[in-house]
Amino acid sequence: MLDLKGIDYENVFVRYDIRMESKEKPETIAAKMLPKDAVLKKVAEDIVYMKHKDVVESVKVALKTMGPVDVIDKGLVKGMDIVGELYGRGIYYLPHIMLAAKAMENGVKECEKKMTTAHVTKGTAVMHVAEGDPHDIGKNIAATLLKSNGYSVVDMGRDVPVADVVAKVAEVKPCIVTGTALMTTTMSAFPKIAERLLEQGIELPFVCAGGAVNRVFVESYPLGVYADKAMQGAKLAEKAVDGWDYKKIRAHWDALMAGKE
Ligand code: B12
Repeated sequence: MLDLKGIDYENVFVRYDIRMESKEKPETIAAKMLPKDAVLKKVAEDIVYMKHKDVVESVKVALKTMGPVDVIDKGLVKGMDIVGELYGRGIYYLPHIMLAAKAMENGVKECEKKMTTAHVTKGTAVMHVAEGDPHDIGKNIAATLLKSNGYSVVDMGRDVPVADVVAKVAEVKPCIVTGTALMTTTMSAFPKIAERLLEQGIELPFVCAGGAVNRVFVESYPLGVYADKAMQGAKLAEKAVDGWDYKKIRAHWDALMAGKE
């Protein structure tokens, strides 16, 4: 006979995610990070609580008193920052993020309606998300802001192979090329792109962004120019059109980002 005495059943048939589940509540974390302004708070909350329908209405309300860039930057993106924090702490899981991403997409679309697109283009940007990386929310916001500032955008989408980016830049001859990477496993595509562009004699600022990269990394390879906010794209494109090369942009980066140049 099997002796079942002394067996601890505590850990049997407990789903791994319940065992991992954090005791902290989303509301507690969110309360510390949500915007103070009531209208922006509602926008951010709709992202945090994945209200992909309600967010359209809360964005419309916000747009009555502020511009679309502020609604994106101070409302929608703040909400997504909180979602990232909740995911990082094991309070949210992948399905939560997917729903929040859907809400984000709807919110940004509503803001886009309020943005004007210039008829004469100041220059062209080729944009992509690094090979192997599906995170395109930030890139999409940056594309919207570049367009609304009068630049044409060739949007190559996400998970774009290194060779395709290089070929597109050679074909389009843009003023800047941009890359976004949110995963540490994908950011290594950027130095490869820079190297291959230079091999073909192509030199232009390569604006690199996304949570996986920082300024030190981006400035460790030629052509790399760091950006951490979507709205910086237009400023960097403007300097590229004015003939600034990547070295000059790097040297003036702090002043440019502080709006002093
Ligand atoms: C949303 C999200 C997802 C969504 C993405 C939906 C989409 N369409 O993008 C989904 C659910 C698909 C997803 C999947 C995964 N994810 Co995810 N995800 C996130 C999350 C929560 C938020 C990212 C985000 O959109 N932030 C908001 C945007 C606005 O920020 P952003 O892109 O950085 O953009 C800003 C700047 O960088 C800049 N910017 C960006 N691009 C550009 C371009 C230019 C030109 C300029 C000027 C500026 C600029 O402007 C923006 C602000 O103004 C992050 C957590 C976090 N803290 O980042 C994890 C995170 C990125 N994911 C992560 C992981 C691990 C995954 C998965 C592998 C999970 C899994 N186990 O399967 C999968 C990917 C599988 C695969 N290979 O396909 C990790 C990456 C860890 C790492 N270091 O590598 C993170 C950091 C979560 C974590 N803490 O672990 N994810």
